[in-house]
Amino acid sequence: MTERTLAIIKPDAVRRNLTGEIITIITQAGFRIVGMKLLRMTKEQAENFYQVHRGRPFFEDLTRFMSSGPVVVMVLEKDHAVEDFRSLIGATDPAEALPGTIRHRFGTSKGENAIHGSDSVENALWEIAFFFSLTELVDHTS
Ligand code: IDP
Ligand code: MG
Repeated sequence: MTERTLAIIKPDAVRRNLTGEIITIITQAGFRIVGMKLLRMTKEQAENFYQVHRGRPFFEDLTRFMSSGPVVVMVLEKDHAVEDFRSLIGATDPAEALPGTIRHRFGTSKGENAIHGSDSVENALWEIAFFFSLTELVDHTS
């Protein structure tokens, strides 16, 4: 079933000029981009986006990192988008991610792992609404 997920090209990857290469990988894997923007999160926005991780030991580093520079936020559409995109990006720790995955190729540490992908359909809906209004999402089909 057609599904949507949220992707973020993280500040480490944008800083290293990997945005174009990562978008190519994503679109060649069959994902349609239905929304896209470049933005820089404030520390507060990053804390809200990652609120499920509040209290974890890495929360401060994570939210400082995610607000340290521009990111590219995308809404992606495909059959089984959530699960398929998690497979495309690989495990959280690039050292554990399978060869060929985006995190294996471009991530440099468990924190600076190049890309975010929603982990469930329910969270995808919440994450998409966090960054996009409905009028910013484009229908490719009709
Ligand atoms: P995910 O991005 O693969 O879903 P989560 O556990 O949801 O992983 O963690 C969110 C983000 O927090 C990770 O992508 C990574 O940037 C960072 N993170 C998670 N665990 C650690 C850790 O143990 N050390 C440093 N950063 C971490
Ligand atoms: Mg997660």
